[in-house]
Amino acid sequence: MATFVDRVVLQVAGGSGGHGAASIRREKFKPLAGPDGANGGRGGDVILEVNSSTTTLLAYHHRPHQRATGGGFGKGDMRHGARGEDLVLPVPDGTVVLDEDGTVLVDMIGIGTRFVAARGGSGGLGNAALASTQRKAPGFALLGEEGQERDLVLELKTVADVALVGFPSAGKSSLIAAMSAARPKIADYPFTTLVPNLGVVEADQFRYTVADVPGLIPGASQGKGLGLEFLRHIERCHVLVHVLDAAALESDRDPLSDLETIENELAIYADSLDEEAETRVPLMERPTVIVLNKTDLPDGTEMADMVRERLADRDVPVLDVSAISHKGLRELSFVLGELVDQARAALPEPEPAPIVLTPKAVDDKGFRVVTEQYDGGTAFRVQGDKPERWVRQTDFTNDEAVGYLADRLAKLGVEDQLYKAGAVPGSTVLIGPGDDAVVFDWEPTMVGGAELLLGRRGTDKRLEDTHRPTRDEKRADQRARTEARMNRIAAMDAERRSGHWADPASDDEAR
Ligand SMILES: Nc1nc2c(ncn2[C@@H]2O[C@H](COP(=O)(O)OP(=O)(O)OP(=O)(O)O)[C@@H](O)[C@H]2O)c(=O)[nH]1
Ligand SMILES: [Mg+2]
Repeated sequence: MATFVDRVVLQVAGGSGGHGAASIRREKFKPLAGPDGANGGRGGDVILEVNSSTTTLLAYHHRPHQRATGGGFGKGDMRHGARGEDLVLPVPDGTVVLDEDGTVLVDMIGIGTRFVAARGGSGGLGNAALASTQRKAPGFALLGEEGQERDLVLELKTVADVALVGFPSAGKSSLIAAMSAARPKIADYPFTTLVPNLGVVEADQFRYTVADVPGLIPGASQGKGLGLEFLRHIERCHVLVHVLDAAALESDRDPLSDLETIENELAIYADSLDEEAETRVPLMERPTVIVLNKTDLPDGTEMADMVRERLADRDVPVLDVSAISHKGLRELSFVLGELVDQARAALPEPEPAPIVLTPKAVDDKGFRVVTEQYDGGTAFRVQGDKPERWVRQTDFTNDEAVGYLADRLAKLGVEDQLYKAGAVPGSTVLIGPGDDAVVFDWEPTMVGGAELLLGRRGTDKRLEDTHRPTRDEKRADQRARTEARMNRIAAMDAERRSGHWADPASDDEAR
């Protein structure tokens, strides 16, 4: 079943990153021989790619959800997770990609043009990569991130190469069914077709698309029948085919008057078109083919013989065909193919539209702190790619992992910004967008140095303290913290210089 589609909403999701592993190498006589948990693999990207043999978006109408493969989990013994495979989706040349708000993201022009529709999530670091001299055997690893998910609108402006027009029941859908793999609904009552059908016709190596439109009747241009709505599909195609019913049962109809009626409606419609449409070949001057259908029936052949001469004056190809017996269809496919080929060759080179990059709402620091109302009080929301990613990478059931998150945030300067924004111990801090944010009760002590970590693996002492400090304690604590931070910075510098500090942010560079 193929339905006419020139616009499709595609839900794309990058593969999720594999989780890092927390594992300890065991050797004979040395049961705790150091961390050997490897990193998870990065998830695959969903990529749109212009492909010369793709002419329609139909495939995505039938399968609108597209997800790339996830990355493999890291394992012990330094076995890294496999990278997820990219999912490459072929799209026709000229496909326009918009976001949900209708903003054009990219105009895909030229065979091979690629657009990353959804990025895969990065893999989590394993505990081996997280080890440092202060944290020799981390009892945690980072989680892989979810892949990017979004809804994209794909639009294809070159709709169909050929449009079939005619009275209801003339056999337009039957012709599409006979000439292509499309299977539109066919029946002997008028207005069987309610939305256009599209089929791909192959004439030797040459491929083109054929669309029908719901049957036209006198007054269609004024909205009678299914009216004007679908004439815009005709308006954009290269070649018009008038499908005439040579065996119509109604006594007041014959192929010649049917043709005049349809042409009249098209002319009125063409007059109503705006300037922009006029940059194409005017509708009434477009290459046209006339087919006399249903000539498998005796009535049909007879009628065709009667009108053929009168139609000859028009200087357009006139063909006897039958959608039922397939008579004349091969010839028709070649005649149409040639006209489409000529029309395509005469098209001006399309001008590439500029690619619009969505600006990021973060400052140079990579994050910002904004205040907002939350649960009746003031909350501080941290916005920025890095902190939001770090939160997603954190296994909140593992205190040591949470402590590591706190360290990363402090190192980025989030703590200082929170102070500046007026946060006090106990303030509500949100990290992440909207309702997806992770909510913290901010305890600045939580943002201490790694050197305070002396607990069991998988725990972080800073998180176990439920006692609320007095003012003096807080002051002492603040001093200790400042000192600890200075020491930590000095230690980190020394580590970095000696070259074996696993920088918490190093995975950013690895992306
Ligand atoms: N004998 C014969 N019948 C045909 C032929 N083509 C179509 N028909 C019949 O004509 C009727 C209408 O065919 P459709 O293909 O649905 O016509 P349509 O032009 O798409 O009609 P609408 O969608 O209503 O505008 C059906 O009963 C078909 O079986 C033909 O070549 N020969
Ligand atoms: Mg039809």
